[in-house]
Amino acid sequence: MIVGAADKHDDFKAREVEELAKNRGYLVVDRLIQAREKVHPSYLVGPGKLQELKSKLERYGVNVVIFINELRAGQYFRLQRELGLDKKILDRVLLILEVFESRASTAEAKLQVELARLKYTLPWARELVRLKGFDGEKMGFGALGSYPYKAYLSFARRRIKLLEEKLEKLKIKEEMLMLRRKEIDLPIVTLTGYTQSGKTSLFNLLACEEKLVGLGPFTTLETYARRVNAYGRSFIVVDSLGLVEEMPPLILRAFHATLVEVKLADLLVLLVDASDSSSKIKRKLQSSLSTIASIVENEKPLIIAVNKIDLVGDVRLEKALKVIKDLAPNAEIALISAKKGVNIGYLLRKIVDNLYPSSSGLKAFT
Ligand SMILES: Nc1nc2c(ncn2[C@@H]2O[C@H](COP(=O)(O)OP(=O)(O)O)[C@@H](O)[C@H]2O)c(=O)[nH]1
Ligand SMILES: [Mg+2]
Repeated sequence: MIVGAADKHDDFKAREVEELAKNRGYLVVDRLIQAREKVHPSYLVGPGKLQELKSKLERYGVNVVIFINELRAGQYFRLQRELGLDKKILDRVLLILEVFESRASTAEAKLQVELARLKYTLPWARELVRLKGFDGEKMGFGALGSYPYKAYLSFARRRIKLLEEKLEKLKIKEEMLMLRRKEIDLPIVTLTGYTQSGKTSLFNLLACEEKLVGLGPFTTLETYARRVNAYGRSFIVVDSLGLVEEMPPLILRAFHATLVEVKLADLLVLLVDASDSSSKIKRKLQSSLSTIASIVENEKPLIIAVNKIDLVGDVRLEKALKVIKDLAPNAEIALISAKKGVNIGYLLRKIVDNLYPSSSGLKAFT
């Protein structure tokens, strides 16, 4: 169940949270979005909506409630009390952290996610003791919920310190990332883009069935990496974590750490959903490009794959292309449909030409 308060004219946040929830494996049964200027201080949504939410939860038998907004500590616990302890309540940030956790492929990413969650939920600890019969495990605090507040707080502080120390040590290792990257003998092409843009569809289409061995230090990435042979050349294609807009500063480092696939790439293929409105394409592309720019040290070659062209007509496609060319004048563009398998050969050609510039003239290989 997706719940929240949002601007009447802007359903972007609700859609994004819904996509993230689906991506995480939740089945979205219904949504209840209240159009209001200011959020309600007690429950985020107004009392009327809260009653509606309660009755819907009962009717559907749903036990997970995801808020599209960020919840303040007081709101979180008042909601938990009102909706019942058997309900799992997540806000946007906790949902994002769940998604990150499921995809954290390095030790650093795992530690960063844990650190972000601890820091984010620390101010909530005070409220925690107010709730009798509180079950911490259900509420994302691990098995610590029954601890008295002070014990929890000192545990959390110690844990944060420990995690920060561990991360400090890892930083030195992180500098060796690029060196170790060379242990992998094939170039890496990382598919990136928003959730639902079609990364996994394209990945499945490109990936030969053979599993990849030899990712060396990045073995946890292997589930999402496959070898591709095209035009007489080979490369590794990696399906990466979806990009998210407006990351709260507290979880920014965890976000970046989970995007190691982008850091490792020799070439990025950024997927754009052509079926989005052009204003949404603009917004998502801007945020994607700035995220990429903030995590890669040197600019990487970029191909923008405009996906789902089977869903749009020429006029809309033209409009989308104009937006894309304005924002990324240097990127190569390929119009594709991952679902229908349209123009995949063209995309592969572009990838190979980019990775192996000298081979572009060798028609004998094609
Ligand atoms: N019509 C159409 N749908 C697509 C295309 N590519 C992906 N989809 C659909 O878009 C949704 C999200 O795709 P997915 O590959 O899971 O996106 P991801 O979140 O980026 O990995 C799925 O329902 C796909 O079937 C396409 O080229 N055309
Ligand atoms: Mg996917």
